[in-house]
Amino acid sequence: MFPCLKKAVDGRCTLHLKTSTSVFFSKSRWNLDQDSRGTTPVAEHNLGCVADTRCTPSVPNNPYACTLYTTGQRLCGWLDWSAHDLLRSPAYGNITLPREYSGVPATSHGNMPHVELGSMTTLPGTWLLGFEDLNGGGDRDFANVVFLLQSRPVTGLVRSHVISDIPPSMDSHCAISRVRIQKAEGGLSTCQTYPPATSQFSYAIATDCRTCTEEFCVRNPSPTWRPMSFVGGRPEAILDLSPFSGTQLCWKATVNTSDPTCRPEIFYLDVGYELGFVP
Ligand SMILES: [Ca+2]
Repeated sequence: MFPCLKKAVDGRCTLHLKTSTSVFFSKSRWNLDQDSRGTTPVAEHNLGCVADTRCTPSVPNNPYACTLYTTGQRLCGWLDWSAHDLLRSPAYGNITLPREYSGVPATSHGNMPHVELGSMTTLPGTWLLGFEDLNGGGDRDFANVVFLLQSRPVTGLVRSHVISDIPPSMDSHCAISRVRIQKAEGGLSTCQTYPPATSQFSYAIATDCRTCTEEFCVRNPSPTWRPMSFVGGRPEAILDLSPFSGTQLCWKATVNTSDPTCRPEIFYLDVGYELGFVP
């Protein structure tokens, strides 16, 4: 079936485009070719089943189809064994596809969809995007080119610059004796954390964030971090530093989430400190 340039009101094509090159879109409304079969859905697959050319979608009880663990329905596989092998390799994240449903819904406008989007309940933040490359749907395996898409969780940490403003010449005479942090975080109610039941962020402060001589200071790449403990989920914590010394105060926040759909956010961090004389 050739792509259609002009359609009658009843959906029939009145002007076909004969060309050696066809362009397909993930948005099926933009495709020029029509669905030559008009089945509902256009295609359906068992994600965890290995595709076999002998599997006939219209005969669910054929021996090459597999049972969905969710509904017990028997469907042919989508990806062939080499794709399953690739996904199971460390380079692709050791992914084992579950025996779950994936399908291409029929469109209301009669244009042929060319993309199947597979998502797995066992793998949140991971999708498979498969393309069908022939006008009219071809063999409808939707596996001529397949992309693995992954949304990575927000990880890592943020470290501040030195926020205390104490001249290097005073370094030997005084030190920070207490630090108070007040924080507000947001958009976190649905975030999963790792380890479970920990906060989205953990905070720590250090008072040796720069190493100073009387003339100048240089950034200390590995200061002595002291964790701040927010007792009972309170937004405020105070740390007594009297056994320690140091004037170069900075803070860091470490993100603890492993949820790829989560976007943890620190709204503000208010840091105060007390300075004491070193005896
Ligand atoms: Ca195909």
